[in-house]
Amino acid sequence: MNKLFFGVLVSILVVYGSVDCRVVGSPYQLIGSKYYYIERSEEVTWFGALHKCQAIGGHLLSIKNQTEFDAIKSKLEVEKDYWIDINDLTKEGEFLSVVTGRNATYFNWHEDEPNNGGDDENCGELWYVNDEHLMNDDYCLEKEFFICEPKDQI
Ligand SMILES: *[C@@H]1O[C@H](CO)[C@@H](O)[C@H](O)[C@H]1NC(C)=O
Ligand SMILES: *[C@@H]1O[C@H](CO)[C@@H](O)[C@H](O)[C@H]1NC(C)=O
Ligand SMILES: [Ca+2]
Ligand SMILES: [Ca+2]
Repeated sequence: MNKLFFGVLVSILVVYGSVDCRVVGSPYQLIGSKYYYIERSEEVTWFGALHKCQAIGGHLLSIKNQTEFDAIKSKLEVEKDYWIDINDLTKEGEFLSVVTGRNATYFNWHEDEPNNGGDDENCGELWYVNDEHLMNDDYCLEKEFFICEPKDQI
């Protein structure tokens, strides 16, 4: 086999291999400029969602800004609710991202939320009410759908 042919063959294998790893078999889809997994069939608790995202090499969705939120919102199904990363499990009323361990930075709550309903709502979701998905604090053991991002996605 001549060197040129060998080089071309290796290049093809490398390119094909990397495409294969990233696309085929990946649960993530490109939405806007980033990758996400939106669970649409199984509802789990917020803690269950943490594990499910980890199991696919990710973490719960951590929304960074309005642009990102709008892109994701357009892919959600009406009447369905989805867990995200924010929670005030550590200190009532202080919403941290479970991904960064720090104060969450982007919020877009439904009116009168977060209300810590029943003194026991500590997990963040995208809640569908009044014709749109916006943030709400909900009871962490409620079963809902969820959204994950790949682990190293900022
Ligand atoms: C929002 O975040 C995305 C990355 O998710 C970034 O590309 C974009 O520039 C940001 N937009 C604004 C308005 O900050
Ligand atoms: C985090 O947010 C809370 C309010 O929810 C605030 O009191 C606190 O100072 C913030 N912490 C940091 C490190 O910014
Ligand atoms: Ca709370
Ligand atoms: Ca609430």
